[in-house]
Amino acid sequence: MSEWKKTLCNLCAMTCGLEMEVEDNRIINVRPDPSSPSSECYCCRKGRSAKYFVENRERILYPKKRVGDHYERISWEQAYAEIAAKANAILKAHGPRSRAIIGGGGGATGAAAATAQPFLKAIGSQYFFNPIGVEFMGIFWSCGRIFGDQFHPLEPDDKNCEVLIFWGSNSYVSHQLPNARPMIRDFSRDPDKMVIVVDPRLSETARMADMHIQVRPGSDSLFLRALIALILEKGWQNRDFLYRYCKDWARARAWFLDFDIDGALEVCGVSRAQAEKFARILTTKKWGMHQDLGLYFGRQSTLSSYLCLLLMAVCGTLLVPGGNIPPVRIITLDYSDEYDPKVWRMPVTGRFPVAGMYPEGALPDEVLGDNEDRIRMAFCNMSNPARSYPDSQKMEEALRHLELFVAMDCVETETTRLADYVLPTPSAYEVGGDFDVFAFHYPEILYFSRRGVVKAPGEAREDAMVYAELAEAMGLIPKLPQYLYDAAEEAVRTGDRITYFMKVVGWIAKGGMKYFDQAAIIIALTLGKAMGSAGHAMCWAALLISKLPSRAIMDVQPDTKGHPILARLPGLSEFCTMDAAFALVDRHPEGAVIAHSDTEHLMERHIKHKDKKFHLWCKEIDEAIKTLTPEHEAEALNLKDGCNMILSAGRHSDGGMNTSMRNPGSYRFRDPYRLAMNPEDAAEFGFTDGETVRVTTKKGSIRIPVEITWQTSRGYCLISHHFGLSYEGKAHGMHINYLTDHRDLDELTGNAKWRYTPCRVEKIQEV
Ligand SMILES: Nc1nc2c(c(=O)[nH]1)N[C@H]1C(S)=C(S)[C@@H](COP(=O)(O)OP(=O)(O)OC[C@H]3O[C@@H](n4cnc5c(=O)[nH]c(N)nc54)[C@H](O)[C@@H]3O)O[C@H]1N2
Ligand SMILES: Nc1nc2c(c(=O)[nH]1)N[C@H]1C(S)=C(S)[C@@H](COP(=O)(O)OP(=O)(O)OC[C@H]3O[C@@H](n4cnc5c(=O)[nH]c(N)nc54)[C@H](O)[C@@H]3O)O[C@H]1N2
Ligand code: SF4
Ligand SMILES: [Mo]
Repeated sequence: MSEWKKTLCNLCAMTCGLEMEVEDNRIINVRPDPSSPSSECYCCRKGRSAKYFVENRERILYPKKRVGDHYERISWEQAYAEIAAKANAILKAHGPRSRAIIGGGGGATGAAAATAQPFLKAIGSQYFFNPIGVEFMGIFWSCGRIFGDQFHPLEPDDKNCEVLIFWGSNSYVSHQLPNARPMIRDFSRDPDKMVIVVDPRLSETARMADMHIQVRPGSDSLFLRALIALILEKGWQNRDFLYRYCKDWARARAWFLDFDIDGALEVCGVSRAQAEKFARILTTKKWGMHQDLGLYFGRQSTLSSYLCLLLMAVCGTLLVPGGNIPPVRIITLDYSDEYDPKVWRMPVTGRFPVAGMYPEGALPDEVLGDNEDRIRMAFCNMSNPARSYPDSQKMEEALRHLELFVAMDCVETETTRLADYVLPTPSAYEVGGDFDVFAFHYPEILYFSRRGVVKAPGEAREDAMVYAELAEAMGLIPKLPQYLYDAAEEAVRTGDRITYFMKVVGWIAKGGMKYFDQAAIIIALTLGKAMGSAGHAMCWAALLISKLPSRAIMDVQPDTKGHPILARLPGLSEFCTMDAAFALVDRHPEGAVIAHSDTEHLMERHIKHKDKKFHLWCKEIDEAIKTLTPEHEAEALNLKDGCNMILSAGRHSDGGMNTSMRNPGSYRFRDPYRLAMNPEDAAEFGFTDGETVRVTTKKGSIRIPVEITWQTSRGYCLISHHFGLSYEGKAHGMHINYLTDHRDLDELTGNAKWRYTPCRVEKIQEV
């Protein structure tokens, strides 16, 4: 007999509600959940095929250890004991800079990071590498400079804006906004609303747009500078906003005066007429913008991100209802000030963290360098650095070079195959609990207690528990008193988690707060064990320590009263409200709206600078913008070294999900491993559709069949990054990161420049 169970999609950060039909511990069917407050009966093709993610014939079932050229099954106890001994020896000899975490957690799978972070902090290391370090470095850094908060990039207030702008984003396919498809369709159909897309090619999203600005690949920063200069030339800027809410506008304004607007537009391939039309819309309508990888993986991603925020300021749409707003997240990431001497710079590359994350591209140089303080051991989960990060060859070399490399995953990957120890973790549909880090809804604040629907095969343990138990094995926390375990059991039996919480806090305080930073690990080991899921305990703990005001929760959920006695104690009522909000989401596997954002006082609440103003000028941008001129850019954009095309090294295409969808079953009826090329380019090269051609970059060369399509523009070709993943000994295609360079990083912060990879495309000369 089968049964339908509710759960949440883990395949992107949108957290759509899914219903899964389960029979004999197998997912046999997936459909969207009509009761989901997040997606309201919507899910995309990936969500629908989520069973392919779980159904993998290369599941990791037991802990394994590399012995010579093969792996041997070991027990969890042996794994912990050996890893702890090796890790502690390396730590003793080389200090905390020797240790890094790679991955840590995913957007939809945040519980793992909750214990991975303190696991790292406990030894004093700061090296946390996560996909944030390939995509969000520039925008997080820019938000940090302009409004003082690195973890609240802005999204369009789609319920109240008239114009929805997608800059370097193909949301119709990739989503990245809740229910993106219906949302874009509705905007595009509504005669009073508009969709504008800034993208060099006719993407699926651009095809729906009222205005498509086909900017030349790699010229966004120059275009943004020209656009702002044009607005100023016309006198269309929002003076009131700039003078009332912004600091240093007079200095930032100088960047746009005496600027050769027409020369710049020509380099960008945008006509003055279209630029003026765009500028007029920007300065007369309510608009919100979603930026994505076209910009974040672009040539000058930090500069472009910064200029986007500046454009919002000039038009008066920064942190304004109907404009660009910050969805409120349950957890926040810290601000990393790269000038603070306590914040580590990496010794070889000099790279620094943003919001606590380091750029992944720097990893190989920081592992392979011959300096004493290099990274020597890494713990990796929820990530596949051997493929996902730039330069697979170098990355593999670095991972092999580590003195200790521990990888956790639910399935065999190119990364787990390089590890010294491989630890099995359950897939998102098999966990006892988890929670989401990112939130995209606004003004509603949603929270989810993610629950699996089937049991993991073998001896899998949740990522959050593995980090906690590793910390215990390494002696990073002392033996915990029995009364904490008992209190946790009691909490599960009675539902009174607040009394348990008081005991944990009391124990930490008694020890002089030494273990304050390890609270999550202590909770995982006690409450997590009692609940049968560290992830579930983390879901609770994340809410308890959230900076979300409890007032906001009580307004929406007046019943969230929490512990009947302790809720009355001053100082504890906040925790009690949070605890009650947890109880609410725990009763609702589809998630629940637990609060509403305060839409009235956005600047007051979200600008973290003391003067509550947007700081528009900074010295790094002042320096970088100097060369952002038509002459310099025209020269820089010229193809050199035998290159004849710009390659988008990666494409977030319909059926794939980064490297997570390994089962080729999901590609059975079509083959999207193709080099997408414009018909006119193909004609010039003499290519026919389906012909196998050669693509070469400074890093490598691959053979790939051509797909001739008007979706690409002249001179710009695309290859998806979902291929070259081995499955049962075979790989379909080559992974695109064999063609990318780990040193091709944004100069200011370190995002990978994947959307701008010069390459040579040519016919294969048969010999
Ligand atoms: N189906 C599917 N959905 C996904 C994912 C997936 O793997 N598959 N992955 C998820 C993840 S992790 C992410 S980060 C998102 C990514 O989501 P997106 O960023 O929307 O994905 P991309 O396919 O990279 O689309 C980027 C767009 O930028 C354009 N572009 C390229 N170069 C330039 C340029 O120089 N300037 C401008 N203005 N535009 C440019 C490209 O033509 C492309 O249309 O997708 C998420 N959703
Ligand atoms: N060249 C190029 N490279 C790219 C991109 C590109 O466009 N071009 N896109 C980049 C982007 S935007 C991103 S976000 C990164 C993503 O890259 P990664 O961070 O490596 O993420 P994934 O490839 O999705 O999956 C990583 C691993 O996590 C495991 N995993 C996923 N979910 C679960 C789970 O619920 N439980 C357990 N135990 N394991 C799980 C999967 O099995 C997989 O092995 O890739 C980046 N790499
Ligand atoms: S948009 Fe698709 S992949 Fe993302 S959460 Fe929803 S169903 Fe899953
Ligand atoms: Mo991503």
